[in-house]
Amino acid sequence: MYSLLGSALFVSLVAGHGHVTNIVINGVSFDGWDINSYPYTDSPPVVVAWGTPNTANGFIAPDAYTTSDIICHLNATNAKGHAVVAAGDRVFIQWTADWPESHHGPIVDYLASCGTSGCETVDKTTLEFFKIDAVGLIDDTTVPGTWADDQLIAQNSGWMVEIPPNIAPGSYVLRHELIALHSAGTEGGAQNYPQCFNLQITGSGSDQPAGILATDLYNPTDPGILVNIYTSLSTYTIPGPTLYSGAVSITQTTSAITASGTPVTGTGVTTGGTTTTSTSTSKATTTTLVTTTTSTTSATTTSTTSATTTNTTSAITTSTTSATTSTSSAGGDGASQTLYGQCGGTGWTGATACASSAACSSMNPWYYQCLPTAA
Ligand SMILES: *[C@@H]1O[C@H](CO)[C@@H](O)[C@H](O)[C@H]1NC(C)=O
Ligand SMILES: *[C@@H]1O[C@H](CO)[C@@H](O)[C@H](O)[C@H]1NC(C)=O
Ligand SMILES: [Cu+2]
Repeated sequence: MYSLLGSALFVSLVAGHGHVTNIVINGVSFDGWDINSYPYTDSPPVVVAWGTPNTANGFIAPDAYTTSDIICHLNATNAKGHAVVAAGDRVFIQWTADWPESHHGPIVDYLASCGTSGCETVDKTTLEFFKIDAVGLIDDTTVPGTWADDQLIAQNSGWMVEIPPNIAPGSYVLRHELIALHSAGTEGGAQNYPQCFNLQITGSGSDQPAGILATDLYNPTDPGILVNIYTSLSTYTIPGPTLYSGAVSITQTTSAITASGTPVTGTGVTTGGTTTTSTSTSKATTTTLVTTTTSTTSATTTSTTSATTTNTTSAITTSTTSATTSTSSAGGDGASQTLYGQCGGTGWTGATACASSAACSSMNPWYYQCLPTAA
């Protein structure tokens, strides 16, 4: 009884803390996979994000690096639509707002070609990924350092990635991943949060970089996976294969949303049907929603109704100062740490008390975390 209760509790306590809510391409926002509703319906909406029954907002642990779950998250299923993006354009990937400050680690992005049959039907176990973006430890002046995910938090929990300009046009899976290292000092303690999206990349590039299977990306003992971030690191080795030579390193920015995008379906070569959803505000967003001319399914519509183009306010331009300060400045008399914030461990000088709904729990000697108290 006790052990049953204990393990059930454990599962909820170690549940992860994020997923992507939407991606933004030139101002046009495409919905992600909503773990709070889509897994509970037989016919979830067509989105550009891969599906998963990951309702616990969980992660993939190192002991699953050789299973198919590392490809696009737990039991992932193909996205049923895709977004069109030109090589050289950028994709802003919006995470849920509550990525915990304690979850330091790298951010990596990959592409894998789906071949001519398209990404909606591709067998995920055949996808070969090449790395197009990798940011790890940015500054280690103050242990445990400033990491890529701290940059993500600083820009409203979003990450910008550039589609390499010389990539050959075609259908690709974008595999975007946060790796949390707060418990990675112990083998098996890293947490991978892969998220996949279907893209149709346009352009005139010709590069077709070699990739590797996702099940070959990482090893539990890789120096960037088994690492104690609570000591000063002279270097940090971002895990995974080397960066594709045509990858473009960019300065992180956010992306305003000016319209809602409709996923494109079908596998044909897109040749026309351009609908431009430009808006009245700011720099012209010339994103195109391209219909699939060879598709005979009725669902291929670019219904850019007025409702989808009227909202020129941005859901992602709000400042995140409150979210970041609530955990980083915790400390001193009477301060209490927010849910999922750090509350102890070697070298920790911040608050050790937790908010009323949470209790401080030792994850390892270097990291104590405020976890929800049982309801
Ligand atoms: C994932 O798939 C496995 C194998 O089919 C199954 O046992 C498990 O219940 C699935 N997990 C979820 C959360 O659906
Ligand atoms: C537009 O904004 C309103 C008010 O914030 C919101 O209720 C509505 O869902 C938004 N529509 C779209 C298409 O984002
Ligand atoms: Cu977590």
